[in-house]
Amino acid sequence: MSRSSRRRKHAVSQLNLMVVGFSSLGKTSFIRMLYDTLCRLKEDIEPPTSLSKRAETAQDAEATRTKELYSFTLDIEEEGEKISLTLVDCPGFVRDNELRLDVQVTEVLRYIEAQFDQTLAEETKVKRNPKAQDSQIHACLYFIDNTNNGLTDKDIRILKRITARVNVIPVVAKADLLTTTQLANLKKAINRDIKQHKIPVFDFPVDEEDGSESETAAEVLADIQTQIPFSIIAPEDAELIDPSTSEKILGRQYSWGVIDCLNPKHCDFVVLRNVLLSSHRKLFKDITLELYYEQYRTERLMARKASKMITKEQKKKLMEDLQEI
Ligand SMILES: Nc1nc2c(ncn2[C@@H]2O[C@H](COP(=O)(O)OP(=O)(O)OP(=O)(O)O)[C@@H](O)[C@H]2O)c(=O)[nH]1
Ligand SMILES: [Mg+2]
Repeated sequence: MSRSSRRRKHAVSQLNLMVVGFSSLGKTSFIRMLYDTLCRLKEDIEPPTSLSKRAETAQDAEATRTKELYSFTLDIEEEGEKISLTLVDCPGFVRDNELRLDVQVTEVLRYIEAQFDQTLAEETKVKRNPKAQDSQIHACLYFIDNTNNGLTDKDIRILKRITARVNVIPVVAKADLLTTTQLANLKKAINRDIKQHKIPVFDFPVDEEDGSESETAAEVLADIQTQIPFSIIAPEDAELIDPSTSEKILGRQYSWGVIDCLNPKHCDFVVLRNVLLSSHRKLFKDITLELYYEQYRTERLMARKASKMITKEQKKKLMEDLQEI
């Protein structure tokens, strides 16, 4: 094995994911499910305390609400590659206070930009740290309320702001509350609104190269495109047994049957997990660095340049005006 391939084998790739959306849509439950499917079997990993607070009843809902942004990191392995996965959970957006909502979105953007600032600071150092952490947010899941018929004006406003800084993947949570037709109609309506309002959510590229191998890959990608927004169903707290296989599952039990959250026929969680951790991971990272970070960096440098161009007199007047406030 060559030295470079040995280095690659041991290299740890960083991936940072964020969840945002209005409150109570199932963001923390999704993070918990991702954590459970990745680490449940590893006894040495303690779940973050925020994930152990579960809402069994309506009275608990307030206690389990995410009150401030938090993150935690897991060391996982996907297809033989080591990944340091950081998950960032945000407080849900408020529905009834426009001003507060704008502040909340600004807070999310500030967090994303603060990660870009870290890269910028590292880049401008004379002696750079080759082991510097990549804390940039590579993808952000935007949770859409499935009780609306598509995107609301608020969704559109929020999406327009966050898609300027990060790869955004729209998702519909609590898909168990919809019938197959309702879910298909909702997905159609959301895609229509995204197109109509020209919201640049992450666009899954379709490989158009010839050749049988790439045709299959293109088919898979075309299939992914039709699944957007991905539907998610988070499991109940209790361990469930699938009556047909007698095996333990992550699911939800109803009087009419059991949902297996990892069954692709029931929801898109497994496809989404694969897209995030495996098939599109590198693309998310490349786009973050080459598009979103570059854009931010250019804006910052231009702003710095503009502030340097202010004359001494202008600066003095500005300081005097500020003192008067
Ligand atoms: N039916 C159903 N309920 C769900 C699902 N996912 C989460 N829930 C329930 O929805 C409620 C809110 O879930 P959370 O995961 O705390 O939602 P959140 O978006 O993190 O909420 P905030 O932190 O307040 O923004 C809880 O009672 C969950 O049990 C789902 O897939 N289906
Ligand atoms: Mg939460």
